[in-house]
Amino acid sequence: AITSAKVEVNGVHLHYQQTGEGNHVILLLPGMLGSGETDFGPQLKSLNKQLFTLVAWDPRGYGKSIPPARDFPLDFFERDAKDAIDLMQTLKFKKFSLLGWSDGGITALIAAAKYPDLIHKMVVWGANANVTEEDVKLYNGIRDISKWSEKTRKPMEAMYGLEYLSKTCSAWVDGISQFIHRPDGSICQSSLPHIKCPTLIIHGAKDPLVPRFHPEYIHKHIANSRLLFFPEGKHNLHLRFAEEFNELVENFLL
Ligand code: TYC
Repeated sequence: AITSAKVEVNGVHLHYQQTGEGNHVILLLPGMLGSGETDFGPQLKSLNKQLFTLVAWDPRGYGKSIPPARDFPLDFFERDAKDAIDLMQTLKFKKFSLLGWSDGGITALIAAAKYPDLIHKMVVWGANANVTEEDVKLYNGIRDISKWSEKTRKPMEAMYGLEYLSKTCSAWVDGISQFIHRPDGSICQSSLPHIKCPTLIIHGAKDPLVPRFHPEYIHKHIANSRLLFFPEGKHNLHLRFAEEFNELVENFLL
């Protein structure tokens, strides 16, 4: 069974899903506009429940962690990282692993760098540590949600309704594009050398949204990291190739 609950963290009622009774606790961090429900169905369903306890959180302003409405100040990833860690502290999980997709991967990188003693192992995929001109073009390409594929848009539209979804997507594009004004367009580049936990970086070789220099950069700057490609994978490889993904992650975490 998957339970659904809310708990107050940093003045916000954060929603999360939880399942499994294993000693190894995993926090799953969704991507842009994501939530446990929209982003991690196959993981909540099929990762080993005897070995793992899974917590999938909805960052503030996403999923069922509304209100508040989502906003994107320059420190939004740091704010998510603190919320995520404080949520796990509130739930009394002392040490845990992180599974972060895309924006959730960025949040995981920042959290692992800032709280090394709390994190056992980490898997990130579809993440980037900085923003280039090429990325800003790609971001603007997804601003108009009517151009999204049906498969991507439908669960999001069901979660948020059309108005909140289109407004928040556009705000996200503006929010993440802000980083271009920083030196090297850095989001979290200086965090990477502080990451101590074993880290698996996965990337879809056919990801149209995140160019492969991003995972290569992340790999280069995290000492204890491995980089692995899904040759046929695009951005949502944990959904499209759920079985292979789950098996790979279980083997890495054990
Ligand atoms: N980072 C987004 C996410 O969290 C995905 C994304 C990446 C969107 C690059 C657009 O150009 C883009 N799912």
